[in-house]
Amino acid sequence: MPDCIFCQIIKGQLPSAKIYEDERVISFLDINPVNPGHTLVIPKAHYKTIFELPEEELIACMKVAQKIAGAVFKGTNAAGLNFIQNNLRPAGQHVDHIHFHLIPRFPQDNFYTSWPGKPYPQGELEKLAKKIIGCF
Ligand code: DGP
Repeated sequence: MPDCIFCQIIKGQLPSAKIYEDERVISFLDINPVNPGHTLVIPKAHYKTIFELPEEELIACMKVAQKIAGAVFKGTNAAGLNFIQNNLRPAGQHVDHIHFHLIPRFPQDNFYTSWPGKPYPQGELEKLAKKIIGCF
């Protein structure tokens, strides 16, 4: 995809601090990290979101992400690590080439440790579970 910055990184047309590369997957440091060592894992093939990503690409990314998670955790002396993937603008996706974030975490790093959960009204949890099951 010519306009995609991550495709340009894959092709070597844009620089990156590369951590790992194989036939299917590439990993490099995020240019705007939550914390130093924040790393992205992406498939080389251009897919926008989790919804389109073929299973074999997902599996390849997950295998690499697990290895790199351990290295990032050790290499940054982190106290924790978030594995995050954003889909579409309302969920915080800014680059339209699917990517998995590995974010090393440190005490009081001002990212987050819990999100603002909203309990369901009576009966709604079961109703919504049924609706989602109907969409498989
Ligand atoms: P997201 O919001 O989930 O789409 O995350 C996009 C991330 O990509 C964001 O944390 C910053 C990073 N990013 C954007 N442009 C570049 C770039 O040119 N190089 C690198 N290394 N990272 C980038």
